[in-house]
Amino acid sequence: MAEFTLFTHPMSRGQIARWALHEARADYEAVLVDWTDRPPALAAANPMGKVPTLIHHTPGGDRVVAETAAICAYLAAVRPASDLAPHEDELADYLRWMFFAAGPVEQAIVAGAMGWEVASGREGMVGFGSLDRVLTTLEGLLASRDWVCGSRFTMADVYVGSQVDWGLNFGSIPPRPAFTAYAQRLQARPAYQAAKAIDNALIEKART
Ligand SMILES: N[C@@H](CCC(=O)N[C@@H](CS)C(=O)NCC(=O)O)C(=O)O
Repeated sequence: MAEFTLFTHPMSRGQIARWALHEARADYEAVLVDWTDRPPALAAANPMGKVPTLIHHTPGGDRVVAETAAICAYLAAVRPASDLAPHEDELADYLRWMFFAAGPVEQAIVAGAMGWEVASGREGMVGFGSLDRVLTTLEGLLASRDWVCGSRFTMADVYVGSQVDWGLNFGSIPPRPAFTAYAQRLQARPAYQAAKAIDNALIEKART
């Protein structure tokens, strides 16, 4: 049995978890979820029934990790040899921007895609404030450095980078130079290419 089981769907946030597994050089088995017939093991592991959901099979028993950002951070933590977890001087940036991407960035993009308007004068109550504020903040970060934590790629780049990469692909993030240059750096990574090749092949197969 592989050390990890990943419940995923090729056209989902599961792509991020697969990329994280490849960056961590982890031994995993992917279970492809059919939305109309979800495996009972997925419901048992994660009552949300969502993907990605990761099971880590350890000698002490199975551990379930859900929430894509948590899966990324977990894999970096349990694979210290991959050097994807933050060094102490990187921890503040690592946590800050991972949480920023999982909260405000994700909410702002989803709100934009759904056409949800924040009532005038109520931005202060909304965690993301506005899509423009979120994007300008993210742009400022990525214009000032190559990677989330500075000069070195960490697992934060898998998660933050996926928000940028997906956003550019789907048109929910504008192609500002700091975003497109960052996406190019991410796309050059062998683990990104290996993981995407698998999901893209599965997407293609489902079309034919
Ligand atoms: N907050 C979760 C969201 C996961 C999520 O919404 N996954 C979608 C696919 S991208 C899903 O499983 N949708 C099927 C459903 O909700 O039934 C995360 O970041 O992992």
